[in-house]
Amino acid sequence: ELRIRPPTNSQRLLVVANRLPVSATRKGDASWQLEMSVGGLVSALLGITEFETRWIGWAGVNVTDEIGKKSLTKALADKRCVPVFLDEDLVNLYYNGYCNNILWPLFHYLGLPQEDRLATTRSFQSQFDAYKKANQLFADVVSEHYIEGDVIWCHDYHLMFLPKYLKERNNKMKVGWFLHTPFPSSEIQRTLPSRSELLRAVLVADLVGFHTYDYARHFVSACTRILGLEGTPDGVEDQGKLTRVAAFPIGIDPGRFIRAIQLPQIKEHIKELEERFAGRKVMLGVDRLDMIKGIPQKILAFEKFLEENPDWHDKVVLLQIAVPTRTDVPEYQKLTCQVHEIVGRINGRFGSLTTVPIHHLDRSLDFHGLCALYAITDVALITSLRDGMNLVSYEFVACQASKKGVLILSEFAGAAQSLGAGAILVNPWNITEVASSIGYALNMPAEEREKRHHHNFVHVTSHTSQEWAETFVSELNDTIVEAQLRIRQ
Ligand code: ADQ
Repeated sequence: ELRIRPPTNSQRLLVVANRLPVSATRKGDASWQLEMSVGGLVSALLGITEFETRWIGWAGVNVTDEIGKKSLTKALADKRCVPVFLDEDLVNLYYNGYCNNILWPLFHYLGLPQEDRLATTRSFQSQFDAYKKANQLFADVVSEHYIEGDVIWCHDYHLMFLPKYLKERNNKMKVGWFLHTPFPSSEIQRTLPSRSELLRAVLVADLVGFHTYDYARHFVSACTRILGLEGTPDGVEDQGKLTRVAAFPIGIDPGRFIRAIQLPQIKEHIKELEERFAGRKVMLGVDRLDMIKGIPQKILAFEKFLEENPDWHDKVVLLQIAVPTRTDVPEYQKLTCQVHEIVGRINGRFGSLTTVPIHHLDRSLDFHGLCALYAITDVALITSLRDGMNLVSYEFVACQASKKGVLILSEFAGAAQSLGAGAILVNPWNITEVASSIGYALNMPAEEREKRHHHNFVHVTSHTSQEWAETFVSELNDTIVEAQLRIRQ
């Protein structure tokens, strides 16, 4: 449910992200079915209740006729959402192409696509042009809905040109931009053909935010090394104009999870699951099925653990929930096949007629089902190869107040910086290390588990998504006031 509570702050917040928090499916000429979408950005932004918020973004559907556009706009208005309409070709080049095939892997250290150089270079330009065109369409819709005094918060790598296009339309707009992925080392950013234009477009924002101090530092280094600008402790300076750059670690709405696991129907579900897995320790992975999440590496590490620990064969089960995303991209289809193949092999090797060591589900779970799983888990296994933050680790901790299970967490997830003292940190590429960490976690004495859990629980409940949004917006307001004072001096 999209919660609509009366805001406590009269300032309007325009949240602009590639995707709206709902996906639309057409049911008739003018009727639509709206469903919440799954993902970190949505989960975090749902926690914002302080501001009167409008969402602006694409509804994930191609609508070409006027009746469709009007009726969808009306249906979304009830959810305080405003659609940006993108046609199919544009979505292919901008979203599947430049965003997901170029920027996403690059920002996660997977490099640029390796196909034939010439073909890539040629299509690169058309993808980049489409990226800019899509950003212009977003800027058009934002400008239409903008009222003086609004704060505009642009999200993620899809919209790096948006700050520039907005300020070109109206220089008075207050514009912040936040990146949900890592920002890679400047040496990686340097390989991107459009590296300078992208950086310059982002720098037009008043405030630029990242999950961690490291990502912010990488961004400032990219601006100094690639653009030759000056990095200061506050951000990046270009001919006297300062763009503030800072870290704003995201959080979750912990109360939503803590309340959920107290509900009678969830308690009932928890009991059923506990009975179902009685006598076995439960390990859990919850990820979007994406190469950055390191799912094959995780399953191989689990296989190694089983290989080396025959005593555990019928005493542990790994539940891997992998919601498919970007299903029309060939790399993602390949990944799905690869994961199925490894899971099949391991279950064939270590399973029996009655049990298998891995339950792998290719689908998303509803919120209550997910909370129940988090609550019965003994060891959560999060092995992202790179991850901006990773909110699954936070959600797991929020649901573990009574069980006090162990979190095994990749050191390459932003969350390692906040939950590092409570989690067991691993290098996901080192399968031997992950396998031995599984053994350590499964055998951990209660006292150590409690201590580690306490550390993480305090962090998760005191660094919420609400506070994250408030801090970002108030920093954006302050930055603008400071800039005006500087100009007057
Ligand atoms: P994501 O890559 O989507 O987010 P993450 O932060 O873990 O990753 O958030 C995933 C969200 O989707 C969680 O709220 C989780 O509950 C939900 N989810 C995932 N798999 C699910 C499943 N099978 N069923 C149901 N729900 C599922 C991006 C970045 C992250 C960053 C966030 C927020 O990649 O690094 O933490 O944005 O900034």
